[in-house]
Amino acid sequence: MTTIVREIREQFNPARPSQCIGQVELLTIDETKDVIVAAQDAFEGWKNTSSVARGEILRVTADLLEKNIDKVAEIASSEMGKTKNEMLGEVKRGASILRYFAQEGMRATGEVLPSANEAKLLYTTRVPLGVVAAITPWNFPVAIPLWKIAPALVYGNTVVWKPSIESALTGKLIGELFEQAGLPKGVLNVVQGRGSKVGQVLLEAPEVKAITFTGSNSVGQSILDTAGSTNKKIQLELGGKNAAIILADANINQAAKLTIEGAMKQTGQRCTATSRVYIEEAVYEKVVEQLIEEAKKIEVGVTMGPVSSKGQYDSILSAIEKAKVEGAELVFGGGPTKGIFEGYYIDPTIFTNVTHEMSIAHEEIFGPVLAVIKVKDYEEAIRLSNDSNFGLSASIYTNNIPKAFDFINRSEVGLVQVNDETGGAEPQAPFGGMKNSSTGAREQGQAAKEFFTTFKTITIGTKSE
Ligand code: UN1
Repeated sequence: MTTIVREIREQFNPARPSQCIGQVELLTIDETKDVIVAAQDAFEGWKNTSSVARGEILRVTADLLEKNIDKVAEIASSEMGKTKNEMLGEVKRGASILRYFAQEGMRATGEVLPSANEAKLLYTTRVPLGVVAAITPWNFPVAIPLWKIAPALVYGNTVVWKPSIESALTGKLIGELFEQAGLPKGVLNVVQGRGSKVGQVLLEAPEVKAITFTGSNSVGQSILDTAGSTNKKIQLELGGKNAAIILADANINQAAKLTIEGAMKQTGQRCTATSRVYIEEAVYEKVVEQLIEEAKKIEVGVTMGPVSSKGQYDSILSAIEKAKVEGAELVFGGGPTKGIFEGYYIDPTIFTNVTHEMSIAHEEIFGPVLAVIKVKDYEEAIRLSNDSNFGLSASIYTNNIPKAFDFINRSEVGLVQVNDETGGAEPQAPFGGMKNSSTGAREQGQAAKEFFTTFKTITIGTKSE
């Protein structure tokens, strides 16, 4: 008999770091390898299960998720700090992602093409890849895993899923719901552990045919370094430094409200968060005033949760300090929330007089911090907003139709918003960015098929001599 010694990790509530909310057992490297083999063994059976039946399991999982909405939201909120309300919204979104991909099980997976030879039938079909590894972050502990797992499964792949260690309890619960919905053993496997151990095994395993990852650029780069030269398909959703442009003709109140929402929702911990705003000088003062008014409405600890961990807390505070040192002017917030004595709470923070050279105009902060930049006109705004290594999302607030279309045309991002905040995604639409924000096929919508399947092209001779 072998004794397996697993590392035990305690999870703490970022709103009350002294409160332990549960424990997770982390898998050993050998156990992770065994799980991958189990996923490989389950592949043949799952691939040969009707896609309609596969979709039906997703639908049942959606029902179970809705039934357990309170429990899932509670655990996720206490694990990574998002407010319960934000989490309830995310769980509902998770259910609609499952329902969208459940329907995919009934849709066409190929097409009949004309052949140059009239005696031949030429057609295509899409087939699954095999074992897919999904490596997901803590900031959307339900929606992001589901928008990777649901398409992977409905198209016939088996999945080894490593949730972030910081949202491990939520991951465990989601895995159990799939099991309750009747997913056969080995088809979805939750592996708990650190990226450096469990994650590394996933990257190196020959059985793993595709890796889908959402998280930081540095981890994304190490995935490319390890798996980039193998034959694995790779999909990376990484950082953002999303710009909003507010033109003089915009509805100023609406623009300010949505810009603050875009920046501060989920405590700014979204790769799609608005983190820099370019304002035309004619309305600059008025908009700044209004941004501050909107920020004042946020009640830290009630409508805005803590950041997810001590690591996040320290890194956001040091970015704030750096902005001060570089000469940006702090006009709102700027540090730990006063009057709250426990928890990783940071005030919504606004810096003005930001110049294009400052770090705050270029580096992702992943926290409730907004950089405000004055511009002469739209031309300067579009030029500066495009001068970024990231290209995930961008917004323009204007009532000028030609300028809105010019922005749609010239903005170097994957997600363009007109008169709306930079974040948000619907399951039926492709999601992803340009430049250093994304690698590989888009997520969600019909685009998901590109990543989770490959083609078979079939030719049949229909006449005998
Ligand atoms: C959203 O804006 O609602 O990690 C989704 C992230 C993104 C998802 C954002 N991949 O924040």
